[in-house]
Amino acid sequence: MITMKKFCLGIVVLLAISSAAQDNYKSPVPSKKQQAWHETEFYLFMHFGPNTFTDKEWGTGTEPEAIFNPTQLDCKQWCSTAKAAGAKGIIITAKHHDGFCLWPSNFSTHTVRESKWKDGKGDVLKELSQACREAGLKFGVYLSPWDRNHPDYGTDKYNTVFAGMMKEIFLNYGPIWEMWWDGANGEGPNGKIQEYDWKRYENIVKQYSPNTVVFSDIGPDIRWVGNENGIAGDPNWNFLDPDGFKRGEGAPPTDTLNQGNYRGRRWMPAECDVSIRPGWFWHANEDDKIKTPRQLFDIYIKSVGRGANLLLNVPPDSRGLISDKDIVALTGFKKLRDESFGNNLANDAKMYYQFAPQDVSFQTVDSNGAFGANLQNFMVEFPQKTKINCIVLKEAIRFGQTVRKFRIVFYKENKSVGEIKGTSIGRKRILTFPEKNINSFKVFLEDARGRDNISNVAAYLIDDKLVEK
Ligand code: FUL
Repeated sequence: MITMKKFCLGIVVLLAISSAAQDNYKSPVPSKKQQAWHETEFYLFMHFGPNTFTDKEWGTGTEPEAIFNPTQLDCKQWCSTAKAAGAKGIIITAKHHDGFCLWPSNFSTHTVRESKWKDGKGDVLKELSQACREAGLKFGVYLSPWDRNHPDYGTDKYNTVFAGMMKEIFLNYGPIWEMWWDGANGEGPNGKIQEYDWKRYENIVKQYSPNTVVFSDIGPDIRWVGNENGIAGDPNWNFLDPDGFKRGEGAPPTDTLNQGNYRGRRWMPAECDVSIRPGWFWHANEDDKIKTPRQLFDIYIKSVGRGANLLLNVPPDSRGLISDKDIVALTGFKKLRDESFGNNLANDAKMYYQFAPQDVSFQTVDSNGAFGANLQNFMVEFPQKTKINCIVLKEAIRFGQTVRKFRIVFYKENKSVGEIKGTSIGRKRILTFPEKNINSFKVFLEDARGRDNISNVAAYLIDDKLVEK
């Protein structure tokens, strides 16, 4: 019997694919900061600002600052909510399209400083960055390039304003884990559209906060997934070729963003953003339209379960608190994940490998001992007949994403009782299927570019209602 640990170690080292399946394409690999980003898996988005008080989704930028006045703002409550939900970080709208800054920026007169909140002495970024640090959460900011308030918007001066705001944020509230550049771009107060100096902005990140991962339609570090439903493509390749494309209007087609480029040259994984409510900002009349734990679980399977990350928006209300109803949904979502993935039935299983694709037999790794042969396919054998409806596969993506096609065959008393097929695996692939009562299953890796690096396999019996039929 080999333990999961041994299995992980072994199979990472081994698996070369048959030469027939090879071509010259080589998977790019993630940078260190992208690798760390992948491991954050699930985190919260928070849309908060004047829109929270005006019941709008897109403020015009003409809202009086005085309307921003949360009565009970408590960033510790936001953080404890995120922690309890199993989220690893929070990304806040430091500035949305209306231009209002949640910190007292020296580059704007449309900020918390001009508001009534705390007599203009408040600073949401300061409170939240501190609360995140104390709670052990990552802290990220959404900084909308589009600004419907700033008088310089639409002129070259605005590039200095935006660059200056980024510097302020990096220097005063860092470390900033993720910088979120939204793609929406319209007219400013003078009717002009801005020509953004993206190179300059990217250089500010490199200079002031090189460990920050930057999200946008085309990265450079993380790509938009092409929809706002939180759903990654199937397949989902961690690659994108952004050359020739721009952010906003000139972005790659949404299906390309959704699935990535099959033979892409840049590692650029997808982040799935979605709101727990219909809107991004809090609206009292949406309190009864919060997604249910089951809906959130389904999104999790179609985002994290397809190798992407999930950025779930949970907007604070006009008191400056996450409402009880959102907390109930988040708690239920966490419970479903814990119950579903708490008992890995493959822990007690034996693992066998097929030492060459043309072999018909599977052998225990222990009996051979030598990893690094032409190994790819493997078998998981349970000690007794076992009911499962979910298998989780992982690739060791630090070596790239190489598996292109796989098939899982289920066996009951040595007879095949069905199979499922898949394409991409990536960091985590969660496969659900109608329940099978089986003795074993075999995973055939049918196509890969370069070595395949399956690093983990797990099997579960999850609540039948969570399985898409
Ligand atoms: C969009 C914005 O226009 C929405 O208001 C929201 O912030 C969403 C996450 O991104 O592009």
